[in-house]
Amino acid sequence: MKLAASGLLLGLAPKALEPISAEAGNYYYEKMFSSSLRYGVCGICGSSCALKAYVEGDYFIRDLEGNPDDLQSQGKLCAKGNAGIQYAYDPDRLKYPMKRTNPEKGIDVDPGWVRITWDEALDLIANKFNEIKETYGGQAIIFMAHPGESMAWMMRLARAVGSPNYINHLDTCVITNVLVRKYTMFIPTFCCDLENSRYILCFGWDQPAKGKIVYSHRFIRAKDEGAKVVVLNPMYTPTASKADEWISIKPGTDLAFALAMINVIINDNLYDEEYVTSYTNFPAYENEIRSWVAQYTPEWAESITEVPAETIRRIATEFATTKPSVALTHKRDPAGPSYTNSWRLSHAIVILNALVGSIDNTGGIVYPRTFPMRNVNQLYQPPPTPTVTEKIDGKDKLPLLNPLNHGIFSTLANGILNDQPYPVKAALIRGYNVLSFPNPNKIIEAFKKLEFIAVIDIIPSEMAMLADVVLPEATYWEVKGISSRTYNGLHPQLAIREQVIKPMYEVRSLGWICIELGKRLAPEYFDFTPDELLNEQVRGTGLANSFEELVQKATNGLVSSGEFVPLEKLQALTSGGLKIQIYCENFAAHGYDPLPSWEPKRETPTLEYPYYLLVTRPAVHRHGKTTNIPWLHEICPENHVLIHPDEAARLGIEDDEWVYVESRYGRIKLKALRYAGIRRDCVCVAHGFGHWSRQLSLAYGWGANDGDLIPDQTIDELLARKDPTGAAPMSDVCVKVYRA
Ligand SMILES: Nc1nc2c(c(=O)[nH]1)N[C@H]1C(S)=C(S)[C@@H](COP(=O)(O)OP(=O)(O)OC[C@H]3O[C@@H](n4cnc5c(=O)[nH]c(N)nc54)[C@H](O)[C@@H]3O)O[C@H]1N2
Ligand SMILES: Nc1nc2c(c(=O)[nH]1)N[C@H]1C(S)=C(S)[C@@H](COP(=O)(O)OP(=O)(O)OC[C@H]3O[C@@H](n4cnc5c(=O)[nH]c(N)nc54)[C@H](O)[C@@H]3O)O[C@H]1N2
Ligand code: SF4
Ligand SMILES: [Mo]
Repeated sequence: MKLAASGLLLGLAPKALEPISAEAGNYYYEKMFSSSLRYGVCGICGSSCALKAYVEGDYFIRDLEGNPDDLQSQGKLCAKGNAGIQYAYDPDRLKYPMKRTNPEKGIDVDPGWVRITWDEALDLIANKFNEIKETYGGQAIIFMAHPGESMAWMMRLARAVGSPNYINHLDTCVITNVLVRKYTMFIPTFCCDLENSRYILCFGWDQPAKGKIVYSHRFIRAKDEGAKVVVLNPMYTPTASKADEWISIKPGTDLAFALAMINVIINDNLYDEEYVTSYTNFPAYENEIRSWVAQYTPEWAESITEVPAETIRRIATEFATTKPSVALTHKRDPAGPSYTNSWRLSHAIVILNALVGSIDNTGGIVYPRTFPMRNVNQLYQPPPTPTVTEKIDGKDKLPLLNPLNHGIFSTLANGILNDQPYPVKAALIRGYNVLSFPNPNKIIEAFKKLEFIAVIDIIPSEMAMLADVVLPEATYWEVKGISSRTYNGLHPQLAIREQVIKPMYEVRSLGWICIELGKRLAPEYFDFTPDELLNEQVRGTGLANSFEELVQKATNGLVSSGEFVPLEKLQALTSGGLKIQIYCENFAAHGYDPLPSWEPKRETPTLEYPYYLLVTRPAVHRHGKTTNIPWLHEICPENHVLIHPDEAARLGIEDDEWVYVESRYGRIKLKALRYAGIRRDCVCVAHGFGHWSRQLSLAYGWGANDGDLIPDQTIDELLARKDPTGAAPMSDVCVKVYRA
């Protein structure tokens, strides 16, 4: 059907309805489209799955396909990836630079956009920034973007005006695991050789439920090969449905479970002695470690987790004796910045993997193998480090976080509203939504206080609604580039992003936007073109001299090399005497707990707020940025609060009934859904909904934002917790539920 329809479109359809074999049909099908084939890289989530797109002129003429040679995605795309075409064709897209005419800002306020030229927009921003710099100093301008390439640009622009404030959101996403892994096992990594694991212990890890195909395929294959899977999760999830054992653990108590496992493994001498001696600092701190863990017996953990001591003891023994085994956490599960004790759990999980020899080893957590990929600041000298070192998010007060250049969203509102440590007057924000902040209403108040906000986005998001100038960026279909892909990089494999369609309307690439703005701020640091930068990046990989040459070399859109050699990278890292930090010397040196002692999470149920809040995200959406995509909106237009049927009955709540979910900090109104797979003392809300921008015609008004239930914090509150990571504890609240 598709063949006939698309063929007719091209005037290539067979003349008569002669029967053709399936094989011949496939051949003609491929041939018909080969001239229109473009190799792309999905840009919806960080996995960067390689794909094949077929275009005629500027139009996609066929559904997308995964690139079958992609070792990470294994030739598949998830629902989000498949629907990505509609990103480019979203009629709501930002099409031209625009200027606000309504000085009032806030929820439900029409910005009164008028179209302006790129020159006008860039001049306006540069003039405003220069003016603010003159009057208040460069630190009064803040720059925000996701880590990676876009953060590199923001850092360059920030330095161009002398601002130390380039901020990302990792305190709300993954900072606990990133920082703890950085200081205990040298490289933050989420790569795992699941296929070869024989015992998989998931601390909330639930990638199949996210549609994360780079992990899901390997997980399922391990399962098919007979791996035992144990899942700790207060909720029955798709991963739990594949598990041999599902432990419906009490939220925030996984740390006690993990500590008791460590206790058993050390006391019963079940650890991998050779590995532990060669690669970890266990021998140097054996006394400290043994006396620390002695108190954390399975019986002690039972009283906290409500999991029988015998079960913990058995799982610890199985985990240590079934080889290879691995303990998993991803980003926002209990070891992510979800709870105040998450960073400790993150450390305990590193220790578990180290004790069984599962770091950089077969079937374990693996350091990514990738081609080197240099960013703009590594290729072109950036402006000097600003003289002002205090930062508006306060991260300069966290000595282990500060050098990592990751930011804190949860303290930003207080910093701006209280002029602490100094007044901030302007912001340049790329690809962040206000809905992603804890306590979004407060950050809106803070942004309203600024004199000037420029937003780079692709759709009229809530952040764009607060802007004075909006700059429309090109989507990942409209730009070219390369992706070295660290996500599940067991083998180095670089993916090429060809320009699939020409930029629509007046959208521009991020590189172009930043260079043009930079030329107006500090021209000597922006004296190159996006194409020159890309060619330098390609040269840096050692694979080719230019992007065009690389495209020619890589006949299938990918360049691969090498096989995974276990321990190779760990040996290289530790050859100079560096050891995996079971006892973290860096934590000790800065006054943090060097071994993860037990600490309960911040909030536990009370009579007034009887439910733990669990936060997750649906398989078919990527936070709030895909909710305006028609296919995905059709599958999942809104979020519900999941509640156990017995609790729902007690509260008189039916499916699809409107309810309030309320914490000490705020309340949201959404529909309820009864779910027998959730603990009775928990409710769960998915993130990404509750859009109030009327210019998002599909997403507007559907569902609610869990962020309204989550408090922001002051830097002093954060410092008082003695958590080196700056985590935002994004789901450490308890709630009540009642009919609306
Ligand atoms: N489809 C999709 N995939 C995504 C994203 C997306 O938006 N959509 N976002 C990407 C991003 S940026 C991130 S950060 C990740 C985040 O996503 P993940 O790191 O995969 O985290 P989630 O599964 O969303 O949510 C947390 C899980 O932990 C469980 N959990 C909560 N509390 C506890 C507890 O105390 N103990 C245990 N054992 N389990 C608990 C919850 O029930 C839930 O299953 O996903 C990435 N992948
Ligand atoms: N309450 C609550 N808050 C959370 C979370 C939660 O679970 N609950 N999760 C946290 C986590 S894990 C994460 S990763 C963050 C995600 O936080 P965000 O990154 O803010 O999440 P998105 O909703 O995906 O919004 C991204 C914005 O970037 C825009 N965008 C998309 N593609 C492009 C592009 O190519 N260029 C530009 N310029 N813009 C683009 C989108 O239109 C959207 O406006 O949220 C965090 N905040
Ligand atoms: S997992 Fe899905 S959304 Fe993420 S890169 Fe792959 S196809 Fe795209
Ligand atoms: Mo995230």
